[in-house]
Amino acid sequence: MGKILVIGAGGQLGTELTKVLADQYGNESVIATDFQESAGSKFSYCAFHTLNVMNKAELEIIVKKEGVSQIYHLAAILSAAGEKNPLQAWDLNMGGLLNVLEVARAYKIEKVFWPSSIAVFGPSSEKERTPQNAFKDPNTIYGISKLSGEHWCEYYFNKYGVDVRSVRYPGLIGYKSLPGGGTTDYAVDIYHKAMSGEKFTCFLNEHTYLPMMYMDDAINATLQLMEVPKEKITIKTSYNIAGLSFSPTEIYQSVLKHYPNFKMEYHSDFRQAIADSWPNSIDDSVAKADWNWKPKFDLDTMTSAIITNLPAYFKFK
Ligand code: AKB
Repeated sequence: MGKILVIGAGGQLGTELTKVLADQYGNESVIATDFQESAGSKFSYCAFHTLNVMNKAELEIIVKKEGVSQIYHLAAILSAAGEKNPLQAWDLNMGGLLNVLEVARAYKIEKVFWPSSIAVFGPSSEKERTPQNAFKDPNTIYGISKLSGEHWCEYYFNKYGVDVRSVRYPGLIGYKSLPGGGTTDYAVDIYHKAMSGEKFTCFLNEHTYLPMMYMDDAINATLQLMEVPKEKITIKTSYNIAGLSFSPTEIYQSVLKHYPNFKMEYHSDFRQAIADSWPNSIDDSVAKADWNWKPKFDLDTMTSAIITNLPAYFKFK
């Protein structure tokens, strides 16, 4: 096997996934890249290059020089940030993916991983246990770019045989780094506020249910999908995967079990409309049937794991 290239490694998912890939395949087999040079400080254990995925020539140089055989392309502008600058979000989310697909085709990359999102669903999609093939009318530029990206992946798979694999991540919750620009980010911030003894103002209403997932489950799903024999993959766009589904009130109750004096109030902003357009919960029966996907964490086990581990990564008073 050649080397594994992670694009956007400095982000919330990349920070954790890159380490797990290095532990699994060896530090010398993984190359972390990010457009920010400062992200390099996270990757003392493996090679790091500054890379803007919009620069296809630079991407090609790394792929050729390093003998890359797998690419995890994680760089994207998320839902809430995308609404502030839709054209920039479209350029990066689509342009970056097309550069990766083209390079994968030209250099015969063995496997590509590209994350999609529950943001591909929209106001007219079924809300509860949203099926794999539900009607999709995304109304954020992030969701539109993810839905278009899914079809580009399927197109490259069918037309050029590029083995692209993808899951529709729900909101991801981890403790090793902060997320940026997502609608589900409140469910990460809440732990930081509780542990620093501050009051938390939630930007969504108390009863807004959203699909979420603990980072360990998300990483397991990703690695599991990448290991499955190609012939078992029946979905060439992107697989629904489900972990948790909870509202701000429910995560607050879970945190209160550890921090009984913690206070939370609600003050919804533009992200409420985004959350309202997304599913409450996801049906992942196709992923279960095709590659035995099964999450391990529920809300309380996730809360305990985060509260135990967060202080090693962030300082609290
Ligand atoms: C976001 O909130 O934009 C992301 C996502 C659900 O893809 N976390």
